[in-house]
Amino acid sequence: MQKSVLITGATSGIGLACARLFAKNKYNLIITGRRKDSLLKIKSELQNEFSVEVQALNFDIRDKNAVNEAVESIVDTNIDILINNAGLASGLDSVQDGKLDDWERMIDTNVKGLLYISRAILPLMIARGKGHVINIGSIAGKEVYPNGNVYCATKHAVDALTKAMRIDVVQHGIRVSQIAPGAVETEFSLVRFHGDKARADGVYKGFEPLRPEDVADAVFYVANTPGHVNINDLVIMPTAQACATIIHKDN
Ligand code: NDP
Ligand code: 8X3
Repeated sequence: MQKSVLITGATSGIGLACARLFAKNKYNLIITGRRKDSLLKIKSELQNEFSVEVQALNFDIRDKNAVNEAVESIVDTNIDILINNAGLASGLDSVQDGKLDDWERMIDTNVKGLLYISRAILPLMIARGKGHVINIGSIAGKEVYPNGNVYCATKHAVDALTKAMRIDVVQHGIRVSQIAPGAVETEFSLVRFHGDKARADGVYKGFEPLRPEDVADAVFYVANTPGHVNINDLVIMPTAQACATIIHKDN
């Protein structure tokens, strides 16, 4: 029987790369995101290219009612894997100069959104006595860097929630893992800098960042270990990045 994976935030970056890789490997997909046109285009491309079933759920993960309605509309609730990927950084300011809207956007998406969807999907996994939750954390959940304050706090929360979920569901045979990447070239920096493309491009200049496909490979590996094996935590970095704050650049 074909396995099924629900990927939040599959309209770009790491989530989209995961969608492509799992579809290529014949998983049926449930993909989510706010951009309806992108979501529907990706659904149709993956269905045509890989002959798998793809359900697209268009909602904002910050809206708990929308999350619950979307989950209630899932056609096949036999979900084997939940990839909690939807997330973002918004702004890069000190706490004393921080924008409250940025903070709320990050906390509501990265922490509360991840909890809303996990709360809705975990009972389905518990009823089947199996499942795997893979949370996309970050090196920002392991270290704190200048002006990263609230983003780092949300990713430290993802780190803590990964450990907490593992404790809460261990008796149900459900695996819970975290993948914590360093710099990955996606729309992440464009979103963080509110659409300032020059500033976003500068983040990835002078070194080779991870590609979203590199992270998808790690997610796929973690998802496909034997059933008795759980990778708790996998930190994946560009070779040129030693830690959150040190990237060896050419210029
Ligand atoms: P992208 O900006 O390319 O992708 C983010 C995805 O999240 C999009 O599909 C977006 O979809 C979705 N998303 C954002 N906000 C919401 C929302 N409110 N409701 C529903 N979906 C939402 O960035 P990445 O691929 O880089 O980011 C994916 C994850 O990886 C994030 O959790 C990020 O924190 C993490 N990460 C990224 C790193 C990097 O360097 N890029 C490093 C470490 C971790 P849409 O806009 O259509 O809603
Ligand atoms: C994204 C990587 O270092 O910009 O999580 O926080 S970093």
